[in-house]
Amino acid sequence: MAKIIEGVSRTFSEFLLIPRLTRKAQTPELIDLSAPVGSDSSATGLRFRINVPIVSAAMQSVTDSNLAIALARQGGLGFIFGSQDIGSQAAMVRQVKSHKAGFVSSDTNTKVGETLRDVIGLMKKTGHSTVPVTSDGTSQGRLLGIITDQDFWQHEDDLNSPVESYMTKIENVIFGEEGLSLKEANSLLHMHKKNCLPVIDKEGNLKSLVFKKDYEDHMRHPNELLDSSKRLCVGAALNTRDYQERAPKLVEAGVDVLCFDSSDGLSEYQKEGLDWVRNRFGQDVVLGGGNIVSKEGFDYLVSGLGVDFVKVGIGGGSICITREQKGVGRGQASALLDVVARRDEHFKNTGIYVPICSDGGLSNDTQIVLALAMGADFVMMGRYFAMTDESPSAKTSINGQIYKSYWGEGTRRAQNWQRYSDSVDSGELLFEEGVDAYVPYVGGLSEVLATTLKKIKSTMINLGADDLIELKDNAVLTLVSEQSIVEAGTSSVFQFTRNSELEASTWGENR
Ligand code: MZP
Repeated sequence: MAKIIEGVSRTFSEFLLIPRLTRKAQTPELIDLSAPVGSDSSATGLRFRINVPIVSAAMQSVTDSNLAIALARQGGLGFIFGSQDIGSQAAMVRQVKSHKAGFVSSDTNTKVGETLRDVIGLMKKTGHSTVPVTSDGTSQGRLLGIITDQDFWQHEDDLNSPVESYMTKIENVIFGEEGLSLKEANSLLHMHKKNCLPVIDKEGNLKSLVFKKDYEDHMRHPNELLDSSKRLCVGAALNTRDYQERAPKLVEAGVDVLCFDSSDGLSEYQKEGLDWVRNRFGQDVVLGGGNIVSKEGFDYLVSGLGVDFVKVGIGGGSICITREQKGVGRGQASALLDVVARRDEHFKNTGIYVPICSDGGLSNDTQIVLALAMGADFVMMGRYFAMTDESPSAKTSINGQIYKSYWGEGTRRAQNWQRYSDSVDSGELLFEEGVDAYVPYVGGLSEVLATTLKKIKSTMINLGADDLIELKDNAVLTLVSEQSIVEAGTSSVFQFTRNSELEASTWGENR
């Protein structure tokens, strides 16, 4: 006979946090929002952390390289969508990794004998105005000089002149020697009032460039999520069909975190995939699995070679109709509380801490804090990011309001049958599990996220928590009645509507 779980399936909006003692020493600047993503044990140590507990969904309408860059610069992590061919997904990963770094490989190079016209063509093509002149015109050739757009006047000088007549020759170039630290490179830039420092090896071959603008940029984004080579971090989605080809290409492109993206992770297909990736890359790769909504799902994914983190959530996504279509899923709060309880038991028994990501269905900042307080280490969101400037879809004006399109991976538009079907021979979506919709445009990601982070910190101060571990430990939650939900809004007052009629109906209101 079928089993019925005791208690009802609950959502975040049915809970409130009870304030705990706020301490005078607590200020927003001192609150630590960093969160683990890689699993943590005495054997491996913590292998990967994000600076803010927020990641973006692996969806066509959410995370391309542009959004992943914007989010990593704020300390979070973007998961590049997997519903595209392997080459283009790897290219997006590469774009994030090469976006900005202390030491960048020069992508705009020339050689002696080329003309100013050639150099201008190159600058137009790459958008870069500092061009190393090397013996063979490559980024690793012997450095002979540097030419920039400040060295000539495009409308005055003879564009057929050779590069060597206008470049700064190597004997006058300030350069660094391979092995110097980023700090030393920046000091050289500062001391010599330069914008760019070429770094060369003992034989005089160009290795990399360091730019003043990157240093300034980093100062403006102190929370940036960087790898050990100071490159932005990025995640990417895998599916259970082609991981044997996809994972190696993504790793080669420099991906930091991989995650199987499936609407139902409690499957032998996913387990095989996880084990294959682990066998192939060992602990070199941070690997997530999901989605699950039960203790059984957690136990299954962490068994065997195991995962670093687990994603929780089925059917809660704003564009998701899985529960209607298949009757499968669970209220997100109940799913999370159940899996967190099992994770904590697992930690007690094995000493291995498996971070949990609450994925989908968060419709306001309050719900993000509730998810974190209930034990999620970080949250994944789609709609939240789809509404921002940086998401891939175009803006559309409808009745004077600006919207962006947002579609689920389970729609015919996304054609992501790999996420939704586990039968071997499918190759198509037999029915849709997602909708194709519009979301209001809310502006730039950094401003929207800054407000969210301020609210999270503010709640943490209410709870006397200095970091996300204390938030979980201090959290006392209460279930609310329908009447308390009414009470939570304004009552018996007349309010002027700000320009945020739109915002109120989509993000920021308790529902
Ligand atoms: P949300 O933040 O928009 O509420 O939800 C985003 C999450 O919904 C994604 O991370 C993914 O787990 C899930 N998703 C993506 N596409 C679909 C679908 O088409 C879906 N059903 O449920």
